[in-house]
Amino acid sequence: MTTTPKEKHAMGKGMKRKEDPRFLTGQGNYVDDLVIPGMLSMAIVHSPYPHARIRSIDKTAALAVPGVKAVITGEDLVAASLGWLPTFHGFDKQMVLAVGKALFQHQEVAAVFAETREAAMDAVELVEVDYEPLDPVTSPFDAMKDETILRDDRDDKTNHIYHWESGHRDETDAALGDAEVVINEKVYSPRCHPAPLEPCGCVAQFDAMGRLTFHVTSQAPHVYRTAISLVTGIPEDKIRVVAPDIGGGFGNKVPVYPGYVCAIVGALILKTPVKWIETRTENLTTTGFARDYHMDVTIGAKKDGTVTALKVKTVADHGAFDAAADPTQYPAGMFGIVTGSYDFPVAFTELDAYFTNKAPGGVAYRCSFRVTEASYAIERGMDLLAGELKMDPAELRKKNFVQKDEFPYKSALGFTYDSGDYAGTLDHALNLIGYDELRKEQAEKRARGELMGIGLSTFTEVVGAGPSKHFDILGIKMFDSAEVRIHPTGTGIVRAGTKSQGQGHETTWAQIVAEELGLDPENLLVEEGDTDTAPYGLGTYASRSTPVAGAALALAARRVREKAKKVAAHLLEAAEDDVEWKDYQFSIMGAPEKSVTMKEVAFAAYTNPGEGNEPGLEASLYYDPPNMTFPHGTYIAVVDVDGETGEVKVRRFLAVDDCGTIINPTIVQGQVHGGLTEGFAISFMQEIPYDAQGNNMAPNFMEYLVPTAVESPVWETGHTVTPSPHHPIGAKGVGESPNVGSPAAFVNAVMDALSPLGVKHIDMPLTREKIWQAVRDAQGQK
Ligand code: MCN
Ligand code: CUN
Repeated sequence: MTTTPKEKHAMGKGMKRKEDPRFLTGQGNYVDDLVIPGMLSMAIVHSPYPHARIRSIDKTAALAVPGVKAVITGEDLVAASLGWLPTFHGFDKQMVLAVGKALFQHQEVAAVFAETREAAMDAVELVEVDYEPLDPVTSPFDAMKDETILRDDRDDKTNHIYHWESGHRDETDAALGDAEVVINEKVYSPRCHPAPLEPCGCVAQFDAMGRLTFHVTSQAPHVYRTAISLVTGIPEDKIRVVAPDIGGGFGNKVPVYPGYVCAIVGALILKTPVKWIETRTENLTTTGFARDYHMDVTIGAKKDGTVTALKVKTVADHGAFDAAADPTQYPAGMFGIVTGSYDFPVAFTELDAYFTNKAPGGVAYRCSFRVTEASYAIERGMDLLAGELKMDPAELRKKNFVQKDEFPYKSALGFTYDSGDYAGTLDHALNLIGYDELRKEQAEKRARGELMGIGLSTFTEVVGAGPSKHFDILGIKMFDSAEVRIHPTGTGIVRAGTKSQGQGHETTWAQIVAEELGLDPENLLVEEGDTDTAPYGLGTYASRSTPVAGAALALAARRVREKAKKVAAHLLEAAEDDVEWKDYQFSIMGAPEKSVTMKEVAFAAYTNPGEGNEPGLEASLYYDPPNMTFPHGTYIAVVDVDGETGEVKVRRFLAVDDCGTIINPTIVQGQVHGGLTEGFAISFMQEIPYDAQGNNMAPNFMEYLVPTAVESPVWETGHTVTPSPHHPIGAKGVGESPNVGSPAAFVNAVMDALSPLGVKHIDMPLTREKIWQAVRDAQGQK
């Protein structure tokens, strides 16, 4: 028997996504597709005020609407001890429904349950809430004065949530004092929102035995199960969380939201299944936003460009509750990666977070736990330094890169970078895009007064949370898990503790296992998202799936191979020690003609395992990574700016990513295309601004813009491969790199274009209006 070529080399093949026929033909299975007879619909009453005392709530008119079954308020939940939700890193808790005071515009105030969605929506209008409006605090710089204390429930009587710092303050200040050149700039990473295609939603159902089945748009179903058990007191065995197909998450579907608790409470008290699906406005105004970091960046350097010190001071706006879904010990996520790809001898970073009357959240939107902010800060900083020194930004970067032979590299802020080849990747990108030619063209255009810009970003990512000694959520260590079960005919089922929201795990997880076992990836069914069947895992976010679950999958498959080897020895009538796994089959050492395939071994495992061998062929494994993985890349944007109108045309954009061993190049390219489109959106059009009265100014897609194929540039991609030395297959994450790396490239390009006018920095989003204004200001016009 021979294996077909298809079964070999599953790794590195651009096989088509196994899940796509389902999605492309409209046969996906989303939460809203679930319809249970008799199911009720829930709708939420939101506060129109950003800050207001709630004097009373009158349910009478709402309850009179035909079909309405119940209205619950914050007081009702408090009476049932369900008034508050724990937040993931444990610094704070969040009101499920507002009690006493509403703290942000659109905050959840009451939940209505009705026979139809329409009736529920009608009743929402009739819940009479008597508000006493209070002055809102909409900026963290106002909040820090503590003139108005927003949170009555806290004992500390301050709007300051926490201070976090890393590195050496005194040494950094001293080095900056001694530096020959110092640049300083305030850069703001604006509040934006992941805005997945499918908003959040759930269906809660209790069976006759009191067991809860909870279908929900969750990136981390097991964490939800544990959190629901902790909040409600329902024993964990009586809870099944199912995350079916998800229409995009981007971090928005990591936190547990008030609506989920309300739906569960409704299903429990009304003894009827309850569905709740957010509207677009609810999604944009109440669920996990991203960024809102005000960063003050200082870099010290020698005249020749060698960097000597980095200092970054951040003021973070967390909104009304500190609901940022960070690992417990990392209140500012992985912001410590802010030294980037550069060998800073000393560095110091500190951050203070504040409550304001804005929606809660803070970690979402392809961020790798605040790496987007960090990467933007350092990559903007390096360009400002290049401008100050009148050096080419590529040269400046090269001069300061951590060198290929310096890995593992301990950064000044404490991370141990596992591997990288920064100069190699930069050179590759410069060649691919024709950098020297572009600079020549730019010089010619400048001579004619045209505004052309070239922007670089040579970022370093940190993904794969994480090693149990440092990483946990609600105390649960951030391992991940895999289960591999091979059927008698050599097909199988593969399960993991992660949950794809569009990343293609049904394909790539099969490829990893297929590669280890010499089986056909088309015949390895991948299952995720059902806590009754999947092994416990911490879910999919921060590009952790490949670094953590991907490793668990490879090692679980190797465990299967070890078991299979015993059966192979029996079939080959050889001692186990004389059998080796080579060229995707078992053979006798020195006699490769005597061999058996995994398919043959699988059949034997169930029919003829051999004396003393355990029948069946499966294994499960929990993987605690020894370190994070450190993907990196060089991104280059080329733009033309029209000074008359402020219009930017992104003429070219090249992304060269290094995510170690590539499992599926087509999927990686798709991930990069999607992430770049989001990075483009953040750079040029997306922001959730609040006015001085605390009104959310982008509560729908008329104001909050999502780029279509028409606006999006054509993406060029390339890659280099520097495998992670500690990952079983050398793979690093990639899903978040394009969003982490691209905003700085876009902004650097536009600032490069505007540099002849003396414009140094404009905060994102770089709208036409802002650019037009900056050009006019620079030209001294009114
Ligand atoms: N991959 C690969 N080879 C590598 C690295 C990754 O083939 N060396 C593949 C993986 O096997 C996986 C995909 O690329 O199929 C992304 O892998 P990874 O970087 O490990 O990221 P995760 O699977 O953990 O996905 C999370 C990441 C995050 S945090 C956000 S936010 C984001 C992103 O993925 N959200 C997405 N990409 C998204 N893509 C879609 N379609 N929808 C989302 O919500
Ligand atoms: Cu920060 S967005 Mo992704 O980690 O799910």
